[in-house]
Amino acid sequence: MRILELTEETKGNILENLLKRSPNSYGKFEASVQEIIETVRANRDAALFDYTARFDGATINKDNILVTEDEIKEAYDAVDPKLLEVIRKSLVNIRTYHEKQRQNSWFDSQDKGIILGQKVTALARVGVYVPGGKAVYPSSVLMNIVPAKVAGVDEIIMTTPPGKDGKVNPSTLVAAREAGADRIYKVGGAQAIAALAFGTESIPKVDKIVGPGNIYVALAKKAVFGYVSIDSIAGPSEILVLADETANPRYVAADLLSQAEHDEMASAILITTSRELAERVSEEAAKFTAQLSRKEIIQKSLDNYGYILIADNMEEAIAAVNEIASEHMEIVTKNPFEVMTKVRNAGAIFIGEYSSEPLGDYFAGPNHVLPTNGTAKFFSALSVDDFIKKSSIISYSREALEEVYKDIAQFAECEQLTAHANSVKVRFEDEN
Ligand code: HSO
Ligand code: ZN
Repeated sequence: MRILELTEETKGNILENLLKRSPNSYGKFEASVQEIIETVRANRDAALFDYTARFDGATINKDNILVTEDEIKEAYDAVDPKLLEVIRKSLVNIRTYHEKQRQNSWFDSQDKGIILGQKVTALARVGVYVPGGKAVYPSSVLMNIVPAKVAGVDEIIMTTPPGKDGKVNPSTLVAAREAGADRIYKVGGAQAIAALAFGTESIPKVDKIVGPGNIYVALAKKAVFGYVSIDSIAGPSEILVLADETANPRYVAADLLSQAEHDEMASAILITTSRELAERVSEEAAKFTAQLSRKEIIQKSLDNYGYILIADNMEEAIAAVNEIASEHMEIVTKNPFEVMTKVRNAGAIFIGEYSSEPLGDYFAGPNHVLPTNGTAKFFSALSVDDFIKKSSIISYSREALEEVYKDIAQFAECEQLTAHANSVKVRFEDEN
């Protein structure tokens, strides 16, 4: 891994380089995505069957688009029982964590019979997109479905592209059933997003679409936003380790590579106050890379977006952490909890040398769907909040309204909205 001094100039160059990975720069695919969406809107199921034949090489029709109980049973038979046990353990942790995020409705009663409040309601129907192909991640199936379930969503519709044989990956199906997906449809790509947004004969329209996907899926989600809600658009994975001289270089190197292996566009950054650690991590990273199965991807990702940065002091290091706003960050320093209080921007913060990033990807309980590409400055992890909405509650008594109706009428008249004014006055000044 390259080692650089952390200066304003290197920081500027790195931030600019990282931004090239933004899903906002995929403009050239927009026209074809738009065409797919319009075709699905117009031709519904027929368009889905046609695109699935063209893009996935699978024959899907109205009788086999929905995954059957038999197919789910077959998937359970195919999955290693030990893996099933792990999925179940992980699910308990994910559920327990997300249950803490539940929000209650509240009602505040004030003088003169005024009641104000906020009624929390779950979304009725949610679509979860699950990619097929090379990135089959049952862990992401759990992470997308559990918060919706905990929020109390009535119905969870999952879509995922079939293989050429018309089947869905068994571990995806098992994870979906374990997490609580209600129906699973064999359709992927922009066509699946359009189907979820507008509905077809087979697939019901949903209120919100979540889940990762390729460029086409990301653009399709953006295009249907407003008709339905969407989660934030996921970019390539990122890890940033903040470490001082107390860190174990092998652990740090291993953790950096864990995210580099996701994608050639993934980024792995170490910011450290120790030159010695910087050099050791670079050596260890090279040693590990040579042994790992995804060495080509890791090497490309490190060449593209891997950095080891040496900072003069912890304050400058933390300032850079906050500017980069990484999806995942690890703090491996003295007093890591104190350092954590100074971190303003990060999707998930892993504290101490035994909190390696994959703990969060698979097991600890917090969601692994996290803001990428600097969006941790304003976005949060996927959570129960993403699957609820709030209705304001307002209730006044006659006495309470009488006291303020003239104020309201005056405000309305200033906006020349006399029907608004009339609506409060009629209750107290009606001549008929
Ligand atoms: N680290 C990924 C999630 C994931 N890791 C799934 C393994 N499987 C999110 O950036
Ligand atoms: Zn990961």
